[in-house]
Amino acid sequence: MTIEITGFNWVPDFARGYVRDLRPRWACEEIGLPYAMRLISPLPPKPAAYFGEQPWGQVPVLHDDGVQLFESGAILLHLGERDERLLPRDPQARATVTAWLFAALNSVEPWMFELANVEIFSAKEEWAKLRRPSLLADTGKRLDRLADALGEREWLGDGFSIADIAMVTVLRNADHEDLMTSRPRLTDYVARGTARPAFQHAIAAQLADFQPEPVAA
Ligand SMILES: N[C@@H](CCC(=O)N[C@@H](CS)C(=O)NCC(=O)O)C(=O)O
Repeated sequence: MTIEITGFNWVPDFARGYVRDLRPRWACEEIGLPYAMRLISPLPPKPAAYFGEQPWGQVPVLHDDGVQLFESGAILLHLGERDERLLPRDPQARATVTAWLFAALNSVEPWMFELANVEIFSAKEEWAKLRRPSLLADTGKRLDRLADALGEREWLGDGFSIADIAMVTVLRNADHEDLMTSRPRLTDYVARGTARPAFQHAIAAQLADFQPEPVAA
């Protein structure tokens, strides 16, 4: 049975190529696992039944041979179980990848949420203008430690893994000010990830799935 991933049939231009169904799409492309998309509308009201699949009505949700789950990190772990090219089987290597997967989503991505809030969604608010300088400085410190931890390695684990799918897709959201350009180690890391044919196929497929105008569910 083919894997099914939910995605959106339309998003505003700034979000195109960044919607989180990109993560499972990328993972499937890495291991040549066929998948089908179920495209839903991001516009309210979302079908009530969808909240049974994803409590906040978000994407992605994955269905795989009777198994259903939400949260892109959990979905990456699930796909990792299917192929050691995504999640190594050696206990230490696997633990390292798992730790970095959580780090991407729990220790780095929250900074990206706050940046998006201050730079886009609440940009006109006075509090956002006041918070912006310290947020950029604090996010920079977090990225510095990440760059140190990555060191001269190509990937976060011994080889490419789901941890890199998570971290690269998180860091792609950090193109604010000179947060990335001033950190060439991270810029190179993201460039390595996004140059992979599997990423290129995944993002092309996501972009091709968007309608030009909002479409109701
Ligand atoms: N922690 C969730 C976040 C999912 C998420 O934020 N999805 C966004 C698209 S990237 C979404 O569905 N937004 C629409 C909404 O919140 O209504 C995950 O990683 O799967």
